[in-house]
Amino acid sequence: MTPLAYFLHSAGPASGPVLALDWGLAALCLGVCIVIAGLLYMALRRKRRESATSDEALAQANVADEQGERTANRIVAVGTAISSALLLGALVAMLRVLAAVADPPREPALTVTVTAYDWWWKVTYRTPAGTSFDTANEIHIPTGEPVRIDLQSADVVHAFWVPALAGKTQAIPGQVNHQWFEADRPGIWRGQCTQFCGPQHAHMAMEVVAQTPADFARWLDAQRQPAAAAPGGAALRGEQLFDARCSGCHAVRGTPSSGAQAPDLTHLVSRRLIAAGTLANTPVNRLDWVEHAQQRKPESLMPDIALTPAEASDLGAWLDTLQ
Ligand code: HEC
Ligand SMILES: [Cu+2]
Repeated sequence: MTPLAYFLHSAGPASGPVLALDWGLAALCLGVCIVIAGLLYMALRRKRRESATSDEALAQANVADEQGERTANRIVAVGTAISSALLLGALVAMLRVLAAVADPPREPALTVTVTAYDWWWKVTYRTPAGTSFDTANEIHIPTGEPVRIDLQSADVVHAFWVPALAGKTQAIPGQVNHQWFEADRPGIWRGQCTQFCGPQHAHMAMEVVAQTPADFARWLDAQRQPAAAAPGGAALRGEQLFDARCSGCHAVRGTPSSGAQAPDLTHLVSRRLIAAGTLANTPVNRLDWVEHAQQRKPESLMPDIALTPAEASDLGAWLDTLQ
């Protein structure tokens, strides 16, 4: 799907009525523009009365002026009435849509906590057992189920918007805002921060991946596992490098790392994109990002990490195991 299609399609009940309202208002605005342009055109084309030369002609012209004024007043009154009726109709339509999408059709079985950071999204799942795990920039949901999003911010004001699924909601420091959405069918829908939050605001995207309930259950089960132990050799050396140089910011469950101010990398390879939608998640891009984060996403809070070729290949071997 092209980015335009993401914007102009609805994939669930929280966005369908909003999209219908969008089209309705767009059609209304277009209609009003056409009518006004037509009236303006007619006014410009109207022949000006030739200047009166005799007293008789002047008297006629005065009568015509009075008539003209009465007609003009009528036109203003009718125009005001029509505009007021249209605006009132639009208001009623908007209130009805707001009411229709305010609450999910039934109590959501799944609640996901999304925390906005400069410039990425932490996604936290609580498991029925009462534990929780984090992932980043990719929100998996089961199809046909309303999902609640608890939205918060770790730093400045951001806004969470996945146009195909729901309207946007602000993420405000010190406050938890709520949103819900539901996907009708499996698919991937792009979302974006829509509140200017600093230099990399444009590179603060995320994806919602809707899966059949069975696929979602499998995903959830795999994600809550810790990382597999490094098989030894290069991968083990890579893990040691990670512990020494990355674990202050990043966490990989199953290693001593505990960093919480950067994306959890436990199942890094399972994600489609890295750096909040900036790069495709390939082995080459992963290492490129580690060494040149400041070129790929200037001022991001991930520094460039200088690696020797041997270190890069060890780290790459280990990152590849984070399936
Ligand atoms: C000073 C803190 C810090 C250190 C040290 C650090 N990172 Fe990061 N890293 C970040 C932040 C913050 C992000 C998110 C950047 C963004 O998307 O704007 C990030 C993003 C990433 C990502 C992309 C993850 C995703 O899913 O989007 C990878 C991979 C990564 N870092 C690997 C590493 C590795 C490997 C090291 C050590 C060699 C390392 N980082 C060291 C802070 C850090
Ligand atoms: Cu932003």
